[in-house]
Amino acid sequence: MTSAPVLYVNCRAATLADEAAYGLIEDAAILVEQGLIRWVGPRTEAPKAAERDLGGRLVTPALIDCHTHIVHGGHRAAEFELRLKGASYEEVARAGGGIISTVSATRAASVEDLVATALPRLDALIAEGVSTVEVKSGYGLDIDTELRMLRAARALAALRPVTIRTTFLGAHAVPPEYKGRPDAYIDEICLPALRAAYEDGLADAVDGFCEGIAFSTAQIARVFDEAKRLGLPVKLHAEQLSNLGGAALAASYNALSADHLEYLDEPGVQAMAAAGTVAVILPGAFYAIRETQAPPIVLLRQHGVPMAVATDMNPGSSPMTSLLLAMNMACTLFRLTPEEALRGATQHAARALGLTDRGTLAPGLRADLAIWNADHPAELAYRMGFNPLHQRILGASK
Ligand code: DI6
Ligand code: FE
Repeated sequence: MTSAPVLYVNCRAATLADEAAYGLIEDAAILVEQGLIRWVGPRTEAPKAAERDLGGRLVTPALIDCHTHIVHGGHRAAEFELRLKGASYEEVARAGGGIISTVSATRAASVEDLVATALPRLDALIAEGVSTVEVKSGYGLDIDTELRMLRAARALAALRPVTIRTTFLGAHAVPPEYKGRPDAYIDEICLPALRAAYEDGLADAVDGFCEGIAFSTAQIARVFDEAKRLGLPVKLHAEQLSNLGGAALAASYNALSADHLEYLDEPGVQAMAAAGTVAVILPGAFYAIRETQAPPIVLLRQHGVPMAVATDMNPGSSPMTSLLLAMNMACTLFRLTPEEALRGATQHAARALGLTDRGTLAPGLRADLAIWNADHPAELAYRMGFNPLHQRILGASK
């Protein structure tokens, strides 16, 4: 971060700051001072300051991955082989594989191990212009390991130039020692772990997995009641494999987001619209488990629900560490426009994390910028497996 004012010039800026196509400014200038954007507009109208020439490149807000599980032990390549032989994601989970196999590996890992294995995943995201990453717990399912995961996530922020937002996901799966007793798990582990995470300042938000293979709406509501009591915002993995009404439940708690949403129906969409809950679209999981039902993008659009796009990076249903690829998949698989995909990985991703200081290029926001070797912002979602990032510039909070 430089504290003297710098005027970035000779660039095309996709500000996303208004409704116009990409908020695009040709031959733009961006004034940055003390880590904050002070001014954005046409170069001919720019205030005077020391200039830095960006060589005609494209500038966007730095990307934000608002849904990841990058902290975890082990991998699930063997499960990948099983699923390719015909087992479904749910069958693997019910047979004790799936999330529970990652739980065993995560319980065996120290904070240092968890940090060491998460770093290359974080580096892959950063290399594509990501400046903010959400990281969930949820592979511990005992108090110590849930806290260890969150500590590892916090530690990442000290090792790399990136903002980490942590989410407590104790209600991710029922661990083997509580098999058939999900309510006892919520009472004896999940809620005490949530209180401990809160007391240690380890959780910025609270999430759950509302699904037949995980927790019911009534069980999630108990976790959300505790989050509300602690003053923590909530979000929910909802309607991924079936429709249990999780998105409407989340909306009734003014959730920041409801995520996945393949089986979401119109009442759920309406509830999200009324509450201002962001729909986080996760095409990596749709692709990896060979789901065939796409989320109701047209309805979400019609009802004005903001859509974010994220990797859902996790060892089971989305072993993907590319947010640019998630943007491409959101367009190709779900028919988002490239502009929706870019807004989804910046502006709306910020909102899904409750962050109001980033996500567009506008005065007063953090100067988190991504500079791309690209002519047009549609190129970012268009390519597959190519990284056009030239440079990230990181700002600061007020
Ligand atoms: N839904 C997901 O896609 C991830 N968690 C969840 O609730 C998958 C987690 C895993 O399979 O390890
Ligand atoms: Fe997830």
